[in-house]
Amino acid sequence: MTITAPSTYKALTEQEAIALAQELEVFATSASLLCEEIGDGNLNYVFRISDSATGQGLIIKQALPYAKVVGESWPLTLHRATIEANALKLHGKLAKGRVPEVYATDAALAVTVMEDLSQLTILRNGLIDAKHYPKLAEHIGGYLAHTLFYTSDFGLHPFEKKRLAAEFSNPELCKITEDLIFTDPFFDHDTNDFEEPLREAAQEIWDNQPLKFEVAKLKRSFLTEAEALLHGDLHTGSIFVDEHDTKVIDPEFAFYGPIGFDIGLFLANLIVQAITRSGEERELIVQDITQTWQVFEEQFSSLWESDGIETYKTTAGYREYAIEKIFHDAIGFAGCELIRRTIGLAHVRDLDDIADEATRIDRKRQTLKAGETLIQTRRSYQSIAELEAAIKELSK
Ligand code: SR1
Ligand code: MG
Repeated sequence: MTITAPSTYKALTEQEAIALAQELEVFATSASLLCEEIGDGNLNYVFRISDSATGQGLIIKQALPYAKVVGESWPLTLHRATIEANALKLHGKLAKGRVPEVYATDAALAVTVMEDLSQLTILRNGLIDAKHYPKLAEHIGGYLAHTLFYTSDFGLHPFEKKRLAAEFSNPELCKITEDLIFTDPFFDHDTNDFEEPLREAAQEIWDNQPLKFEVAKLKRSFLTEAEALLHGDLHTGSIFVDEHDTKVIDPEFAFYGPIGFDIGLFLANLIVQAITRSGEERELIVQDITQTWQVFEEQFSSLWESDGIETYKTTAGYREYAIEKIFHDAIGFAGCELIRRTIGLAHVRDLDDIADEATRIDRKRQTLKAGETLIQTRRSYQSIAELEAAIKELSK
C-alpha cells in the first residue's frame, strides 16, 4: 500500500484519518468508514478505521511532535514513528507472528498503517481483570529470545549489527528512559509523582547510597552496552493478547541496548501483578514469570547452538556466562521499573486503580521494597527457582 498524502507534518483529524485509509484502497470505495481515536498511551494518536458493514479494520498510528502525557511543552521527535515501523518490520521477520503487520508508512506524517488487533485485549487490562493467558510466557519468551539473539553479535554479522545500531539510534526516546527509569525516581526530582503517604518511602530511596550506586551501574549499562536491538518499552501495555495469541506493539523506544532490559521490564510488570494478586491468581503470575525466563533461556541457548556465529561460542562456560549476565541485568532493570512505576512520572493502572487507599499505599510500598531488593541482590540469584522464591516472598 502507498500513502500519497502531502508529505508535510500535520496532526490528523478523524476525518483526515478516514481520507488516508480511503487512499490506501483497502476498503471498498462504497464502504462507510468509521473512525475512533483509541490511543491510551502517553505519546501518540491511534486511529481505528473500520468498515461499518463488515467490521473489518486497520490502525493508523500517528506520532505527535510532543509527549501527549505532558503536553506541547515537551517536544519529541517524529522520527520515533520511523523507528517503530522499522522495528516492527524487523521483529516480524525474527519472531514470526508476534507483531502486527505493517501495511504502509509515511515518515513526514509520522504515520504507520498496520494490522488491527482489536479482537485482542491489552495485556495490562486483562491482567487487572484477573485474567490468565496460557500462551503468554511461551510467546513472550520466544519473542525475546529471537529478537534479541538475532540482532546481537551472537547471531548477526558485526557489519550488519553496527548498521542496525546506527539505523536505530534513538537518543530522544532513550533520554526519556534514562531520566524516567534510571534517574529521576532516585532523586527528589520534580517529574516524580506520588501520593503523600509514600513520601517517607521515597525519601528512604533518595537517601540510600548503596542502592543508588547499583542504579548508577544499571544506568551505565543502559547508556553504553549496545548488545542487541531492544523493543525498549516492553511493559504490559505494549502487548495484545487472548487465549491463543500474543502480539507485541509500540517499539518506538527501540535502540541497541543491554539484552536484559526488555526482559526486566516485562518481568517487572508481571511482578506488579503478583503484588496486587493473592492465592491461586498470584501463583499463576509467578509461574508466568518463571516460564518466560525458562523459555527465553532455552530458546536463546538453542539458537546459540544452531545459529551462533561467535567464534567463542563453544568455549567452555561462555554461553553460561552470557546468559547469567542477561539474568542479573534483567533482575536489576526490573527493580528500576518497579520503583519508577510507583513514584516516577508514568504510573500503572494496576496500582493506581486500587480503590481502597490503605491497600493501594500498602501495595505501592511493597512494589518499592521489591524494586530495592531486586536491584541490590540481583547478583545473588543463581537460578530462576531462587528468583521465583524471592518474588513469592516479596509479593506476600
Ligand atoms: C513521557 S513518556 C512516559 C513513559 O511512557 C512510555 O510508554 C514509556 O514507558 C515512558 O517511560
Ligand atoms: Mg508505548
